[in-house]
Amino acid sequence: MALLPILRFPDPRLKKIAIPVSRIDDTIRKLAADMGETMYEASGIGLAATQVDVHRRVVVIDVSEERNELRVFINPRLTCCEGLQSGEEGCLSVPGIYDKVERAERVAVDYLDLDSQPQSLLAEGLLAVCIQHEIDHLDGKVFVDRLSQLKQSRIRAKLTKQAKVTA
Ligand code: GNR
Ligand code: NI
Repeated sequence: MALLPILRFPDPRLKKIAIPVSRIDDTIRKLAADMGETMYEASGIGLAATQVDVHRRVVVIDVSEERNELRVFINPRLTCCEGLQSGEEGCLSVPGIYDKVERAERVAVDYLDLDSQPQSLLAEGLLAVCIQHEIDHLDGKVFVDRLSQLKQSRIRAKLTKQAKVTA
């Protein structure tokens, strides 16, 4: 296992669109395991491959209290959404920034598991938010893109400045 470096907004690589996984092999299984380790080490509830500069449609999520329910989603796709919820989001690629984002309250997601089996899941609440946040990453979007232009430019300026002093 290995910890992977996490890209930070506004790194342009966070805008890349990830391509579907065509075969789930040892490389993909190792990627998922390393992403899980990286997510736990960073105390996140989810991580998309895009954030570790791998542009494949792989997501890991664990929204459990005990941090012992790792879920791996390969090629996740929303098949339906209902309702609306609005909650504070954060992102491991946008450290120290939290803001309200509107998301669907309930989603259905189709995906492949690590044994290449097709699965469907109905999710609500925080799990539903996290699935939507991670699929956004695979599509080259971060939650900041869903905020006003004014907030986006403030966040960009703050993190660009921070990157300079910590370089
Ligand atoms: O750790 C995370 N917490 C979080 C909180 C509210 C909404 C979404 C998230 S996902 C985030 C981890 C992350 O950046 N995943 O891409
Ligand atoms: Ni994120």
